[in-house]
Amino acid sequence: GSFHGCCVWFTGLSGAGKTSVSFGTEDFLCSKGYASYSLDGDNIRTGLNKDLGFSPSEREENIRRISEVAKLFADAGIIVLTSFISPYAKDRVQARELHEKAGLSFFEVFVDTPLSVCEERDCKGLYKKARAGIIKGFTGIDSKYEPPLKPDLVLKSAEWSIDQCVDEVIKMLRNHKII
Ligand code: GGZ
Repeated sequence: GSFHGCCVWFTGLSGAGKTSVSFGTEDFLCSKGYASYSLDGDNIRTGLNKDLGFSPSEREENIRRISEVAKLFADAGIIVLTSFISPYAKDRVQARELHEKAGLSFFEVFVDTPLSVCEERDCKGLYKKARAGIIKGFTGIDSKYEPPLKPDLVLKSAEWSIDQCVDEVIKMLRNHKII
């Protein structure tokens, strides 16, 4: 069918559910015949960005490179889904501008899960280590997260199931005639 490549940019704390929603969305889109691909830490921080850590300037460079890669995917006609904390508002603004200057739609999706819930989940035990001071500069503990002021979509992943969150993303893409 005819559709437009675009970028769905998930942002939120570690453990918020960005990757789960991204993968669920990718599965749904691919099952309907839409080209879709998720970028996340597992395929970016282990490869292209393996030289980068978590200092503010390294996070900025992480997001800058991911923005460039996402733009190329979107330009190739793919619905690219990115799931990175992307803690700084100005870096997300730049990601949007990069896409919009190229005539590509960009949707900022705030996976709005309270820190207390992310910390409770602590899927990888990282919050515990951050609280103990073993990991320094952990987002939400001793490194800042700037929530989006005007996101295109807010997902309350603590209150909704992953499938409900995926449905909201799909609805947004339909409303914007992407699919
Ligand atoms: C935040 C960290 C840190 C620090 C390692 N701060 O739950 P995860 O494990 O899989 O998600 C986190 C991931 C964050 O990488 P991003 O590339 O998304 O971050 S950013 O957008 O800020 O560049 C977490 C793990 O890496 N992790 N150390 N100090 N998250």
